[in-house]
Amino acid sequence: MSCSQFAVFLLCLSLALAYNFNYPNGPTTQVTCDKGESQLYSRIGEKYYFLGKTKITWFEAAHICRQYGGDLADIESAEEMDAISTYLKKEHNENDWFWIAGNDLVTVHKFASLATGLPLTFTSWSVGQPDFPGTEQCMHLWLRDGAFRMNNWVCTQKAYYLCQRQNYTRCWDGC
Ligand SMILES: [Ca+2]
Repeated sequence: MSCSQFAVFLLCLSLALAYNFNYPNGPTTQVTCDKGESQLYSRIGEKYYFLGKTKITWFEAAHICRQYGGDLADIESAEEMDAISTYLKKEHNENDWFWIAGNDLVTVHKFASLATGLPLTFTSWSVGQPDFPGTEQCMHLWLRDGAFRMNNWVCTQKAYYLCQRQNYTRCWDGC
């Protein structure tokens, strides 16, 4: 290892250690996990997210979020829902759908978060949802009545996806 490589190593190590004490608060943060590529997360409201730009199944999306230091997004309040809706309406096509963490794969129509394993503490269903019990078991966001809201849909269908940054020990910010 050369001196410059060692200096980069020390810088990365110090940032990784500092990360444990300083939650990022800028508009973006770059997250890298062991053996993975870096992923840029953008702040929306009080959390950091990235949007998956390919259409994939809910199961594939769950794995890809984990690969990049996140989970499918867990929307926990009306404030978070509104901030995400405003962002999606501004930045993305209104016909795009985005997978999130909610699902009822364990107990039909008892929706829980893949990120926490716990029942959802907040939902913002669009009118008439959830429907088709036992068939539509994964949640996504779609634009209905002027805002992005929640719908249950068939998990093996393909959509874009919204990942939320998590604090895994094998992932770190800044390097
Ligand atoms: Ca539905």
